Amino acid sequence: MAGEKPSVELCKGINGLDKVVLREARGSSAEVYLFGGHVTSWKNEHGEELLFVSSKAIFKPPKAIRGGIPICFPQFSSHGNLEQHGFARNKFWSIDTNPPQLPSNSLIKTFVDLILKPTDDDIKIWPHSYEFRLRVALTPGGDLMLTSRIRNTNSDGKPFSFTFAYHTYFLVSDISEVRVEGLETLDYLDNLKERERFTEQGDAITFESEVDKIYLSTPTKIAIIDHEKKRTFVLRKDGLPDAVVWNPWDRKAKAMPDFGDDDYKHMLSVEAAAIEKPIILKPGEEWKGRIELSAVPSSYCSGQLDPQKVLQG
Ligand code: TA6
Repeated sequence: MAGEKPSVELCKGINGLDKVVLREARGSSAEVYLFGGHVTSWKNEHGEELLFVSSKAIFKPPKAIRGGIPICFPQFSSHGNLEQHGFARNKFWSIDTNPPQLPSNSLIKTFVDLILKPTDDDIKIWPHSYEFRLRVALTPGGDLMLTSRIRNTNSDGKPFSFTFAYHTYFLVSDISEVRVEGLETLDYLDNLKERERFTEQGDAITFESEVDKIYLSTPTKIAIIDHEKKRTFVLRKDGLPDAVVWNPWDRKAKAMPDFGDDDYKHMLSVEAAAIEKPIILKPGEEWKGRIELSAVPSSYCSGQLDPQKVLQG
């Protein structure tokens, strides 16, 4: 509620799973589950939800939660021999009580630091030591920021490589009324055509069927325009050159047990990612990947907000 003091609260969520609730003075809020280091809610100052979580989502570890912002690490999708999207989203993270300094805007006071480290069993699956630090922050203006820092802590001198994605599910009013700007004319790998490489057309992307594309070397800003809701999401990203756009549409929706048959009409995944060129870290080295999500209340046709200006601004 607006006017309340900013707060960070550890509490119980669905099925008693631990979650942290972030609240900003002007009323925006966010929730992140320690299971998966998984953001499951981001609300604006009016208390309106901005992220999609399926009504059939299962909050039972180790099954990943369907919706919000799952983290794909150390493998995106089936690009490797680990389980789909890696294991970070299926693990229990801890609160990082002593995180190393993170240069950030001093105005940002509402945040939580989480950490994931491998257990001996994990190392049997992926034979590497690492420290994965995740900061989830809310700005005074209600923007949501996720900053990942992954450090190679192998003591055997071995480097490791990984691919990564913030698999963000945006909540939209009607997928057929949504446009994505900022990916025009880019090359992409089409997951529906054995990852064959194509070049995107010159106009904004719209949706009338299943889409599952990895856009390569994209600009650092992408706009998702929800005409009906007169809302534009602006996704800003650092250290994440690629972007995945995904909507399962009707047939795949029916095939997913934790996804409602009509849920595809109200979600769009636009995922800041590092896929085409895996990240390689030598022992002692650290990688950082960050996204900042904003929800701007107006849309292209109102003329108030021209996404091109946003993308160029
Ligand atoms: O990011 C797109 C994608 O890789 C799709 O191919 C689809 O599988 C989606 O992720 C969901 O994956 P999940 O493992 O969460 O069912």
